[in-house]
Amino acid sequence: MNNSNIQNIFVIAHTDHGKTTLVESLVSNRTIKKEEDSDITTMGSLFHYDLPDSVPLPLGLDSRRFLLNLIDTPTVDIGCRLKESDDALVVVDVVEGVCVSGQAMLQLERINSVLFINKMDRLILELQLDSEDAYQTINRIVETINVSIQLGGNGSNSKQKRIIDPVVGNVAFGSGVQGWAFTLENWAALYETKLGVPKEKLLRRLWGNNFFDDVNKKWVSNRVSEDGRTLKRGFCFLIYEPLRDIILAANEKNSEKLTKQLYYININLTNAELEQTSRKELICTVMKRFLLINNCIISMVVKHLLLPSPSPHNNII
Ligand SMILES: Nc1nc2c(ncn2[C@@H]2O[C@H](COP(=O)(O)OP(=O)(O)O)[C@@H](O)[C@H]2O)c(=O)[nH]1
Ligand SMILES: [Mg+2]
Repeated sequence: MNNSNIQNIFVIAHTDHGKTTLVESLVSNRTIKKEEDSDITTMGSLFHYDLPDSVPLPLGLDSRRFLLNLIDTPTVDIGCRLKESDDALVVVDVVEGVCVSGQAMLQLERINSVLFINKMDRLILELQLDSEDAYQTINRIVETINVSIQLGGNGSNSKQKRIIDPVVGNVAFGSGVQGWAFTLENWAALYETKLGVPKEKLLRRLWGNNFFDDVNKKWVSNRVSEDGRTLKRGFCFLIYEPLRDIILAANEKNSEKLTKQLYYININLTNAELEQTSRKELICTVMKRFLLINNCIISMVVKHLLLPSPSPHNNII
């Protein structure tokens, strides 16, 4: 193995935002049967990732294999452990938002980072936000992190800073405790197969001010149409609402509703699984099968932190 492909990734977050749970979830889910085409294996908190053969080997690398060491970094240690050249997986509790210590740390340390917006289950089950409010809550986190990134990292020794952007794919959303996570690309790929719309075209519609006018059948940038109708954002009706419907159906143990939702995403549950005694377990079973956290988080880290200078919209899988 080429040693240059081994990398420490610091998992950083404000206390209680879910670092330890995330790393434990990634480690424990290695026992889940791998998909046929999965290229991720794990060993302790070390994660192997093999770049798919379809992706040209980037210049300067002589191995397709990456070894990631995810370091669950206690908040008190961050200041002394991180160097300018380090890479980090930043975890933010979507309900609490970015806490001051987290922002200060990003400014100070000038690190490159990807973001995991954690505890999405709380947004759906506890706060029960409508989809536009959920979008605004998440977007505030993305904007706050970007302000921090831009304030730091301009020193001559620092790497070229990359802002985080869900469309680029360096932001993932999910629930560490439930074992699921996604980037916009997961949904774009799903709709590409379902609707025949090219993934790249769809990706841009899944974030930001992209609203669908279903009367005139076109995408527009204003939330209110010329004739006064309130339109829905791409993120809301193509991601958040389907996600919420699946989680709520599992939480209600409504097998009729759930089976219908799962049919669309090609997931079958056995009767035994549907009748699982605990609602929590049922949500985890369904969501892990749909969007297993390992696939999303590990490939995001490799693509956006480990591969040399990924260009925006550089899709390696
Ligand atoms: N609802 C919910 N709770 C979570 C999630 N991830 C972690 N937690 C809970 O948040 C608390 C703090 O998590 P922990 O991993 O210890 O945070 P750390 O201090 O950043 O390591 C624990 O009670 C976890 O069970 C999540 O995705 N959803
Ligand atoms: Mg911890």
